[in-house]
Amino acid sequence: MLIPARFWAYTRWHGEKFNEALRQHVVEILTGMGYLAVAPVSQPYFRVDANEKGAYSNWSERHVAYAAGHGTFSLSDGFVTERGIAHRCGSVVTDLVMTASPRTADNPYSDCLFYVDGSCKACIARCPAGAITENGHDKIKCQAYQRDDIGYLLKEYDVGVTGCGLCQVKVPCEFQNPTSPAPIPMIPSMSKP
Ligand code: B12
Ligand code: SF4
Ligand code: SF4
Repeated sequence: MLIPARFWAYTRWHGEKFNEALRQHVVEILTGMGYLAVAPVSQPYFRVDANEKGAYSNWSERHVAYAAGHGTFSLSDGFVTERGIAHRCGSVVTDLVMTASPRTADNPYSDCLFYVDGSCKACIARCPAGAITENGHDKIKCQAYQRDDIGYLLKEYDVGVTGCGLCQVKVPCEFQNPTSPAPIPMIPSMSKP
């Protein structure tokens, strides 16, 4: 059975710990300057509930990323930025007025090859749970796969959550916007031999 890699489990777990600290750091800088600032996912009112389609939260980091012009949604459900889909993201809301980043995407799906011309579908083949089809991402199948081996993996990897994310690696959108005519080069430490 395919299981999440140790490096990914660490990236998911320590990555979000870093994300939490970064959000808090940004909030402290802004409030220190006299502005209102809050990281909604760190507040007691943040919740993850579930309905017949699976888990959903009352604050979406990806909606904020989309509203901020950082990329688009995709067939696998991940958010594709100019640096690709294999990332974690976070948000802080403030009353500091800043210059908006230029929006590069034409529509909410324009950075995913499948939605551009029906091609690619690489994430479908990558998913060990059969959770991705041409109709999109099945959150229930995805979460069930991530939970199945959780006891063993949490002990083996010594993290609080293992995640999966196989649909976000070894795909054309992994580390770049696959629809971009001039993708941003990989940073050197990420180069593969
Ligand atoms: C619940 C949850 C899950 C659930 C459900 C996943 C899902 N796709 O909904 C489960 C446990 C299955 C899961 C799995 C994973 N997750 Co998760 N998860 C979350 C969480 C906590 C809430 C998501 C949510 O319900 N938001 C509310 C709903 C309404 O919005 P949304 O899902 O963000 O956005 C959807 C809709 O807006 C919709 N949409 C469709 N069309 C349009 C058009 C427009 C105009 C708009 C506005 C929206 C929209 O598409 C979006 C994507 O489904 C977020 C953190 C957060 N607070 O945002 C992380 C988050 C989404 N997860 C993340 C990651 C990385 C993963 C995993 C890779 C696990 C891992 N880390 O190893 C897998 C990936 C699975 C996949 N293929 O998507 C990242 C995503 C990064 C990215 N590149 O997109 C997030 C943002 C965490 C973070 N801080 O970085 N996750
Ligand atoms: S692997 Fe291809 S089809 Fe899947 S999300 Fe990335 S660009 Fe879209
Ligand atoms: S995170 Fe794993 S189980 Fe979920 S859709 Fe991606 S590859 Fe499939």
